[in-house]
Amino acid sequence: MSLIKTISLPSIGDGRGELVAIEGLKTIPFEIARVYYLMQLNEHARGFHAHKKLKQVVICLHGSCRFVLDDGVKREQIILDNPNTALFIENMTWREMYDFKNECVILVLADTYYDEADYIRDYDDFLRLSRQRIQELANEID
Ligand code: T46
Repeated sequence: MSLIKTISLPSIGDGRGELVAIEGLKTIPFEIARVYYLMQLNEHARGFHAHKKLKQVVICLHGSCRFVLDDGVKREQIILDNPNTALFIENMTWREMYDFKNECVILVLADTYYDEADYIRDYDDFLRLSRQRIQELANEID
């Protein structure tokens, strides 16, 4: 199964411009607890962490950027350059963000409040925890 899960965000346009509406538990698969945005981005890559529980939806509102996602087994990437397409990032997914172009602005919707304890910021820790999780799931099936 692909790590790249996108959600279509259709515009409502009527000659005055475009409006996009996002509703928790309808447009996106969780209730929205927190909203933040990234702007004035430069050549420095960001991310390089995973979340133990947090799920998020990412929308590139302006410009473009490249997201790399990694579940500990495979790595996939997507270029976000359209505010009508959101990227859903599951928990236990390592993310790296690169190539911010054209005054990129990124909006993020999160299913919990900010909690630094939910971050896994070391890649080796992430690999260990994701393998442990896969083993636990396999044990449940046996
Ligand atoms: C993610 C990507 C897409 C807060 O105080 N509150 C917040 O809600 C957030 C998200 C961050 N912070 C603080 C923590 C750090 O001191 O802001 C600082 C920068 O955060 P960070 O280095 O984690 O930023 P990114 O761009 O690497 O990652 C962020 C999110 O943290 C992360 O969950 O998925 O954007």
